[in-house]
Amino acid sequence: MRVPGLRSSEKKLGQLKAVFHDKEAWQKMDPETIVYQVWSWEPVPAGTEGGLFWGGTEIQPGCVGNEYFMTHGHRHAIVNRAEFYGTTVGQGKLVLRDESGRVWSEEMKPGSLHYIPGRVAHRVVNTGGVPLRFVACWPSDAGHDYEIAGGKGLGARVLQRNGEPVFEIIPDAVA
Ligand code: PAN
Ligand code: ZN
Repeated sequence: MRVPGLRSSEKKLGQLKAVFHDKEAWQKMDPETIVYQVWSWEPVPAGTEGGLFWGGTEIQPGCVGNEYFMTHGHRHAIVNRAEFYGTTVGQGKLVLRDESGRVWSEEMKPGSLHYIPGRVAHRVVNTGGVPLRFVACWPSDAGHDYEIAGGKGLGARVLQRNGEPVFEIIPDAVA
């Protein structure tokens, strides 16, 4: 049976230069390495008001230098649109940034559910040794604005220090 509105995409290391801070380490790695894949069910056309999309993301374990593999991160194009994330497999951190520039993180582990309010930029970091999987549900007219996560990023990084994930605020990030 063909289910309409099923999509999948992948993000490779070569497409994620802007988000990792150690460009030298990034340069030495294979740009074809798959960092994460996204599957989504979009039962109505993107941009439809009142509908919902359902998706799954799998982020591979790994690091660029001492920074863990992560999603690009975004804010919704219609900024007040919220979203749910639910973790199914693995270990990670959900990095969040509101419009005032406040940055914080939530622990992701199997069964953890995360409400991402509107106007809050979001990114997921895989801090474990296995693929991190989570499901998501978001409004069909939310759209994605990827600008916010480029350059200085979300204003925080999750780095591996002595084998442990450490959440670090970047002091000079533009609020
Ligand atoms: C998710 C994300 C997915 C990939 O479905 O789009 O995890 O992350 P990036 O979009 O930042 O590459 C979601 O938040 N949808 O709104
Ligand atoms: Zn989103």
